Amino acid sequence: MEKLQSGLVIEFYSNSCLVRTDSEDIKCLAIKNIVVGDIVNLELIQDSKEVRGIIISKEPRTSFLQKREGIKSKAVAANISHVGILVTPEPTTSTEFIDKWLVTAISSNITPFIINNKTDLDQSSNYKNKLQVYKNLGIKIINLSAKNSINTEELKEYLKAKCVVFVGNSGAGKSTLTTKITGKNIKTNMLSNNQGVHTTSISTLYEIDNQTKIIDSPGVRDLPISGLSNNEIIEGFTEIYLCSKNCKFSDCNHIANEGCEVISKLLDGEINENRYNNFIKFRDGEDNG
Ligand SMILES: Nc1nc2c(ncn2[C@@H]2O[C@H](COP(=O)(O)OP(=O)(O)O)[C@@H](O)[C@H]2O)c(=O)[nH]1
Ligand SMILES: [Mg+2]
Ligand SMILES: [Zn+2]
Repeated sequence: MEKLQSGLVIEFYSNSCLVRTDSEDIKCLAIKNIVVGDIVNLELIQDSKEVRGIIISKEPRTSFLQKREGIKSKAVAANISHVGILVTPEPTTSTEFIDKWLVTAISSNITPFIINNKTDLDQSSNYKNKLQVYKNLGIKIINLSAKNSINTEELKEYLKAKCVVFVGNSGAGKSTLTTKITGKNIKTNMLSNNQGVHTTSISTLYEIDNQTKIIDSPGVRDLPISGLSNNEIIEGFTEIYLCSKNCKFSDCNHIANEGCEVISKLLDGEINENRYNNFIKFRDGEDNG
């Protein structure tokens, strides 16, 4: 048996994790600063019952989603290449939710795309217009119905060789979609004990065909944007960012300054009003310290 091995962290518990190596899945201890999606190097130890691993190092991450609050930050998943934002007519997905994830993905070096789920339901013109705004920004949109397996093949094809996390409001269809794509029945991450219900944040990475990876982690789904800097926020609104370079003053607040190109493009209708409002809200909102 090789004493040193490398592998992928596929499951995460409160004080241990499971690492997939070429030959087997190994339960590991010493998981400080390790998250699901990390590539780690292990030292193997054989105790009386089983082989276990001790994580001795991790490989550099291509990306990581992190929870940032004030000056504190904590990674929640590593090496994600794409965020699939589920948008649905019911429950209604707010543009704020979509924009929050676009900003989060862009600031984390992750490619965002939209999954327009529940295409079997009626879509109002309002809803269609909302999606059109993102399409105009050049964001990939895949229309499907997870429940009825309509067009899920297009998504599977798109996800080849990618590592994705699905985000969406409760009820948007994340579990249904993950089940359809992985062929596994995804249960909610709840553990109950006899004192009542207990929740644990167990993250899992599903591998399909050795190519596609799907990370399912409750911690990833509710990342706050409060830790992002003003620069990260404007860069997440790509069209606003590009305009802002032509504002007369380099410290333009894009609200009331003379020669503001952002305001000018907003009045022209070239910048969407909802996008602009969300940008100001994220940047100046009271929860944005
Ligand atoms: N009509 C319709 N309902 C769907 C679709 N996908 C999921 N649902 C339903 O939406 C509800 C919430 O789905 P679920 O996967 O639990 O959402 P989650 O909270 O994001 O994990 C369930 O009742 C699903 O059956 C769809 O494509 N069309
Ligand atoms: Mg669910
Ligand atoms: Zn400006």
